[in-house]
Amino acid sequence: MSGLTRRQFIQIGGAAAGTAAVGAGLTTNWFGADPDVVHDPGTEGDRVVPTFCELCFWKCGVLAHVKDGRVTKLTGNPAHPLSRGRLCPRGTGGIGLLYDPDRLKKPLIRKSKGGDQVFREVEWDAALDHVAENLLKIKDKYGPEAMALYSHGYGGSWFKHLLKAYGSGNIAAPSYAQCRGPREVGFQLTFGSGVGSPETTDMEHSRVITLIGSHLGENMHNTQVQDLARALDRGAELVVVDPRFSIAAGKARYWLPIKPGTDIALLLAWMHVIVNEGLYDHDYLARYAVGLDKLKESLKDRTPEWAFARTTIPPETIVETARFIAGAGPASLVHPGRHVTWYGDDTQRSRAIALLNALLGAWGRKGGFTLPSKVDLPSYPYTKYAHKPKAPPDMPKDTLYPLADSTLASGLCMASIPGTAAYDIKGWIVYGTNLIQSLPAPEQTMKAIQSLDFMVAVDVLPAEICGFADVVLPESTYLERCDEVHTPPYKEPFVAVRQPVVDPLYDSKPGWWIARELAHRIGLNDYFPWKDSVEYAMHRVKAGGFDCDELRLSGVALGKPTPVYIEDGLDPAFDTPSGKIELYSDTLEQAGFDPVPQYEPPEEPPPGQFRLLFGRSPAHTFGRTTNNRFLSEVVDGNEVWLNARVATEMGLKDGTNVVLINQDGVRSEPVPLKATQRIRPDCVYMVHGYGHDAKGLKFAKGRGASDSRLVTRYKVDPIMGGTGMNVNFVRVERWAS
Ligand SMILES: Nc1nc2c(c(=O)[nH]1)N[C@H]1C(S)=C(S)[C@@H](COP(=O)(O)OP(=O)(O)OC[C@H]3O[C@@H](n4cnc5c(=O)[nH]c(N)nc54)[C@H](O)[C@@H]3O)O[C@H]1N2
Ligand SMILES: Nc1nc2c(c(=O)[nH]1)N[C@H]1C(S)=C(S)[C@@H](COP(=O)(O)OP(=O)(O)OC[C@H]3O[C@@H](n4cnc5c(=O)[nH]c(N)nc54)[C@H](O)[C@@H]3O)O[C@H]1N2
Ligand code: SF4
Ligand SMILES: [Mo]
Repeated sequence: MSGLTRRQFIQIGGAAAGTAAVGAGLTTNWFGADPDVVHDPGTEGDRVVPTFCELCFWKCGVLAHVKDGRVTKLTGNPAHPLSRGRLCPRGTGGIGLLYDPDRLKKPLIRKSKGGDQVFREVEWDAALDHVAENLLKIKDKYGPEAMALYSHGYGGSWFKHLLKAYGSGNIAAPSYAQCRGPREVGFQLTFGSGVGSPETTDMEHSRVITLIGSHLGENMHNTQVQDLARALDRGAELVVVDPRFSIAAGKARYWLPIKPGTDIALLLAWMHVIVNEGLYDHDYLARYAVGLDKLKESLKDRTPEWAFARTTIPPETIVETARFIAGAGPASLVHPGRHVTWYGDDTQRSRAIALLNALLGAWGRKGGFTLPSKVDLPSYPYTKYAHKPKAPPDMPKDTLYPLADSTLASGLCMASIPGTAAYDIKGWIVYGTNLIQSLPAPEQTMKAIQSLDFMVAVDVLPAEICGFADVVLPESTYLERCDEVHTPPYKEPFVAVRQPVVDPLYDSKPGWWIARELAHRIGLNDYFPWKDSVEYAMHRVKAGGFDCDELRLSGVALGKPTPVYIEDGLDPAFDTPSGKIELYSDTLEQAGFDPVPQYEPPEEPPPGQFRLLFGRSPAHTFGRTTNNRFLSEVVDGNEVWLNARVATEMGLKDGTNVVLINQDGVRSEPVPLKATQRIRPDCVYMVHGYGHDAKGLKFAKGRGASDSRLVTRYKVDPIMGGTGMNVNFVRVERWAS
């Protein structure tokens, strides 16, 4: 490790980094009006520049309003199908990231100084040379696969291309094994394809929407929230299954406060009622599905009474809601959720949700799931990758997680601890992901990091992960750069472009430039032949038959619509072994798993302890916006929800500062208690993304408590390796200041 032994955490923004620690002044000058806080190179003129958002991963179309060289306002692009003229609260706050005084401003290199490790600001050439040298060293010593890339966010495409050209396929993001991986696998096993992002849910036209967790309204994915609101306006009804009375539960006809971890039992009982009473879509299943008899057989004993004992939902409620849900089919959507890595049985729970949707006839139907197409832009005519990489060390095929279809971020992390996997990972490129907060078991992540030969972080802010890197590269924000073109499958196929709104601030550089400069230093020039990302993007746009000038002005162009519902003439294809919807899965059976989901009871919290649950704040995205002063005017910390009766019994009042102590003795930061009727007595709940300890995040540091720190335990999904994280138990204690 660059001649240093143990990698010390370096606080960025302290004296060592050499950056002026200018007081942020918080709300008065958060936008950087103070010239000491922000240096603006002065992009001239008043303009509106269309682009797309990166405050989360939904990528809504944005109109950026520029006055006197400064971005003054971000609004939704009316022409963009994902925003329809509106942004979510976070999207409007992008200016708070652009003008965040705490942004990374110069490349940093880890150096030894009097026995301590410090970061030294360096010029780009020195930083890039150093990274390039280490990339070559690792390749020479261990082979290219010893280098891994963690990449989350749209700018990561340049680094993925770089790593593949370099010879490694070890690319992962926590948005798979820590988020929606099990859902994708559960749906693929059933329908032959996943739900994707943006999800193919057609909520807008649903008559009944059932949410299993999936707290839309707090989870703010723009188009989904708009679709939900439209549906409710039209009279659609909601069934919400959640141990907590979420925002969505407040709008629901039925709220089922389920015992955490028992959803499979409820889903099986619902299917039991639907099958027994013949409420499923007979014609649809006869035409498109196989395995109905076997599914029926396996549901025989899964009665509402059986489920009551497990879920605490009364049998009559289960029967009533089953009929209610089935009565609206096929325009009845059981939402697949997104963050589904809860208990380690998540692929099977997602599959149970898929099966229920199949019984309702909802896949490929209006008000259920669309089967969308996408604009097909030819890819850039690159030279073929010269090296066929070894399989990732986290999933030697046929052994570990046979049905995973993406590399696991947690798996690459494990493989960085020497001797634990098929081969060792020795270097990390970390692009746009704060692994300290997003991977479970932070101690394990730390151990992996300590074992690396080299690590480089590409980020916009001095997040925790940067403090462990050997080199930190400051990327320009999404409002200062052009990225890959966006053409996802969607009911209205479209192509959207991200364009720079203002010039990069400080000494930050766009990701395409960083990746290209690195490539040129390690002999991979052929893979980055374009002048800049605009030339790259325009090449693809033109090749797809779109007008570049028009696209620059509008930010988005619609493709040719195709039918997305069976009732509109679509002939659905199911990419399963049988070519049909698989109600009984031979694939699972052959791999040694239950072909139809079975219920396993979760471990119970011991007396005096509560299951730790977590979720989203409508005003923030994880920890990536908690330093955003603009958004923090709306929400500037988190709190811990505890059942009001339990709180009273414990002598704890609403607003008291408490600490949470988990089963392994790990303590949270102090955090205010929210004593509320709106949560079951067996769990506590908090918003993820708080409890930063990186000093450079001057606003966020010390605010709220971190759920991530308390997730020291996780349960691995045996089917695809997802890490179920709702398996930690905590005590709640008054904070003794
Ligand atoms: N504003 C905002 N929006 C976001 C994000 C963000 O950071 N901020 N992140 C985006 C991303 S990447 C994702 S993955 C999604 C995540 O959003 P979702 O997919 O909605 O995440 P969940 O984990 O389902 O939602 C948490 C809810 O599940 C409930 N829950 C916990 N345990 C159980 C259980 O055992 N059973 C049931 N039935 N419910 C349970 C919790 O009480 C809570 O209400 O949000 C997206 N949208
Ligand atoms: N304990 C716990 N763990 C979780 C979750 C949870 O709720 N609780 N949620 C899980 C889910 S659903 C997901 S999707 C993952 C998400 O996990 P991550 O992908 O790690 O998401 P963030 O924590 O938002 O990390 C984003 C990082 O990207 C940086 N960044 C922001 N914009 C840019 C940019 O334009 N360029 C670059 N280079 N960097 C940028 C931010 O500064 C931050 O350091 O976490 C998962 N892990
Ligand atoms: S949902 Fe919000 S934060 Fe996410 S891309 Fe859209 S506007 Fe931006
Ligand atoms: Mo996620």
